Formats: sequence, structure tokens, C-alpha cells
Amino acid sequence: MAPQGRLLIRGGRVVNDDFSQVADVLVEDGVVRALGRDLMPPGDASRGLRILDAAGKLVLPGGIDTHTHMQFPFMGSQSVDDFHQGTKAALAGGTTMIIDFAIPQKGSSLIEAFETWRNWADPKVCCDYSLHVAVTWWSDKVKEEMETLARDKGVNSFKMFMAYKGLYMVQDEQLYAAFSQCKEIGAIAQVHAENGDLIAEGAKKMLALGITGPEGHELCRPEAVEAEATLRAITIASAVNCPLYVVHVMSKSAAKVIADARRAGNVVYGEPIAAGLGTDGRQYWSEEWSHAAHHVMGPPLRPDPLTPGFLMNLLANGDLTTTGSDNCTFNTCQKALGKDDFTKIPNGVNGVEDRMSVIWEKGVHSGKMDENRFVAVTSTNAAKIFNLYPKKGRIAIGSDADIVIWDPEATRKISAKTHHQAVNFNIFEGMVCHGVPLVTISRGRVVYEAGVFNVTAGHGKFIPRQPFAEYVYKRIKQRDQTCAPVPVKRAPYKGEVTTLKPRETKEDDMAGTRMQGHS
Ligand code: DUC
Ligand code: ZN
Ligand code: ZN
Repeated sequence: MAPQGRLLIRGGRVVNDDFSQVADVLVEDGVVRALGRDLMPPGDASRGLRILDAAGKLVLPGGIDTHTHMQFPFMGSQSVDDFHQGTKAALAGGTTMIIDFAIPQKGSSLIEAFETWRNWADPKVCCDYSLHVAVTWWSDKVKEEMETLARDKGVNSFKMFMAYKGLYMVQDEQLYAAFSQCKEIGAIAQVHAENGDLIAEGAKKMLALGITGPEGHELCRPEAVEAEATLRAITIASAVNCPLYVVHVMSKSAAKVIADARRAGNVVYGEPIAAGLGTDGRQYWSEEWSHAAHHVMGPPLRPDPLTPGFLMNLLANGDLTTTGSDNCTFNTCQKALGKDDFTKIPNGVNGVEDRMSVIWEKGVHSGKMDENRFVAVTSTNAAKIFNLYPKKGRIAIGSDADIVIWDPEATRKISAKTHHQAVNFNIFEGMVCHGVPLVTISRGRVVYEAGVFNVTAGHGKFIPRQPFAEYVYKRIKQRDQTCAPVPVKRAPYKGEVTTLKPRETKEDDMAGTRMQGHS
């Protein structure tokens, strides 16, 4: 792609997570070169400079979507938004970086999965991206591969599934081992927190009751199934003193568990997603099967209509920290694999394009959060947690010029007819959102402007991430130094010690039990 000249974004209100200022932003060679008032370079220096007028508009760090599944082979199908169309749609919505998941099958190599995802993504991506890697089984090889990925491949986050029994789910013992290794190598442990055993039993029960439609998906995994797993993961992470990141927090009860844990001092972060903030699980009771099926995702949206507002409140006040989309889209004909059995409906919804607008509408326009908190939860906090900051997540001298010129007053109506995603349905259909991205700039290039793309496949780059992100690990390291338990110093016991009679040994006890069993 031909290099683009320099850019001067003039007169906008530059919004970072900590403060806003009216300033010009000079962009050269893909990074922010200068920031301040009246930056117009004089005479010759202004040659080849493109000026973008941002007066009356906001100039934001591009969004970071912490959670996508582009072209994911899953539940017998493959998600239709691939790394090309999915990342283009991201740019149209003001997101300039995604973090997708490389997910190996049980028994398979993590490194091979990582390379597979890289090979899929590198030639196609239109915005920058990074990869979390999933740990779906446990062995010494997995442990070694985690270390290699963290040391040599730019991976500092590993996700463990507590659901999808038989496919990806790992047990508590494996969670403990994986969390311990995350901590050793300076990674952040992530969990899909749902109790997979209870879901499997619940699904059988629903089908036996004749409930085969999408409502069965929610009925067999009620909120407690998510909250229980969330608490279990936090308890295990706390035992290991490993930082924990709970992906797609979908319910009030799981969010409360995270809020309580944070108040108790745990290093835990919660990620609600656009779907959970923008719509709810009453859709599963729609009489139109395909409408209901298009909302099926795991964990499910919650039927309680107060859930989205509740999650947004916690996102606004700091109990929840980042936002993703869990974008994993399937067309109606793919969803129809489960037309007679909800357990076969491929799980996943859209969100990569609409996340920013939905959060602006429900979060900022509603008065729950200000523009700075918006930047924190859509970009900066993710950059800090995943060790991309301040290259990403901030508009400052030296940062990547991933920038959005945002019109906070303009509105747009979300629709599958006009969105840029491949999928033929949009869970936010008809929603009118204030907050419209006018111009999206990716590493200094204007890639989307007034509805028109100027980007080709492969413009995006893989962004490696170093381990031991300070934002996450400073407290962890300090606790290791100062909070390790120490033995009580006491004089040795000098008194009498009882002698066990032979029949009181363990073997004898067991033999005794066996004999009683036969009597
Ligand atoms: N949930 C989904 O809905 N889709 C992909 C994987 C997941 O955990
Ligand atoms: Zn998940
Ligand atoms: Zn996911």
C-alpha cells in the first residue's frame, strides 16, 4: 500500500482516559509526532500535510476490542466474519485493534494453533491485532509451550474454558496448573467462567422436557452457573496469586462476584461485551426461531431486562474494566444447524463494529460515564492490562496514530442492511446511537472516512505483547515479596508423643473398614 503523507488533525478535543484538551495532533510515520495548540508547521514543512478539521469533534484513541473470534471453526461451522471483513467492520466502528483467540483442540499444540491463526490473519487484517491463546488441556508440553509463546511469540494472555465440556473445558486442577504457569511467565490468566458440568446436565433436562428451541440455551445455564464458576476461578487465582481476567461477564451475579473480589483486594478484571451491554436475553423467547437463535451465545444474554444497565453501571464505576465484543458471527443457515436442538446452534453474536457506538449511547449519552471513562473502557484499560500502553490506548507523542474523529452528537441507526460485517443479522437492529466515528486512522493512515474505506488486506500488523505488564504485575510481585506466609517461631515441643498402635496405621484402618463392610 502506498505510504500516506503526514496528517494534522486540527482543533478537536483530544480525549485520553485521564483528561481532555483542545489540541492539534500532528501525525508522521504512523505515530503522533506533536500535540498542542496551533501546530501548523510553517512554509515548506507543511508540504504534503493533509489537514483534517476536527473542530467541535472528539479525537479519541482508537478502540481496542479485547475479544473476537474471526473465521473461528466452531460447533461444526465457521464464523463468517473473517479477519478481512471483520477488521474492516471494526475500523468502520472506530476500533483500530482487536485481540482474537488462537484455540487448539485438546491434545494439540498451542504453538501450532498460534501459527495457524497468524497465517489466517496476517494476509487479511485491516487493523492491528494480537492473539490470546487458549489452554484446552494440560501436560508438560503445554506448560513449555506457554513459556515459549510468552518469551518468543508476543503472547501474554491465556484463556481457560470452564465450559464446553468434552471440547475445551478444563478441570480445577488444570486451572490451578495453568494459572500457576501464567504467573511464572508473567501472563494474565483469562477464563470463560461457566460451570460446564451443570450446563451439560441442564441441557439434557431441557431436551427431556421437550424444550428444543433457543430458550433452552438460557434455561440450562442460569446466572448461578456463571457466578459459581466466576467465584471458583477467582478463588483459584487468589490461591496462586495470579492476575485473572474474566471474559464476557454477562450476568448481574457474576459481575457482583467480581466487584466483591476487587473490594477484597483480588487482582481481577471483568470484561462485559457489547451484546450484554446493549441487549438482553428476552430475545430467546421470540416466536421467530431465527431471531432467537441469532442471540445464542455462551454465556447467554440474561432475560432480566435490568442486566445491561447494571453492567454499564459497574463499568462506569470501575468494578468492571474493559469491553470486548466476543464477535463470533454465524448466518441464519449456520444457526439452523440447531433448528431442532438448541445445543447444536453455533454460539456467537456480532459486536465488533457496533461496540463503540453502543457503549457511547448506553454509557455516555445516558450520563453514566464521561468521555474519559469511555476511552478507558473501550481502549486504554485494555492497552494497560495487555501491555500495549502507551503505544496503544493513548494519544500522546510517540504513540501509534490509531485515532478516531468522533462526533458525539450525530446519530446512526444500526442495521444488518447497512453494517459492514459479513453476517446477515445484527443483534442491535434498529438501535439509534449517538456517537458516530467520522474518520478512523490506523497507524497514521486514514482508513475510513465518511463511510468510505481506504484500506487493503494486510495493512494491519500483529502486535506482540511483552509479559509482566506493570499495570497488572506490580501488586502481584509486591504481594509475593511481602505476603508470603512465614512459619511461627516457637520452641520445639518437648512433651510426650503418643505411640500409634499397629492397628491404628492407615492400612489397618482401611483393612478394618473393609472387614466391617463384609460383616
Ligand atoms: N462463546 C460464544 O458465544 N462464541 C464463541 C466462544 C464462546 O465462548
Ligand atoms: Zn467464551
Ligand atoms: Zn469468546
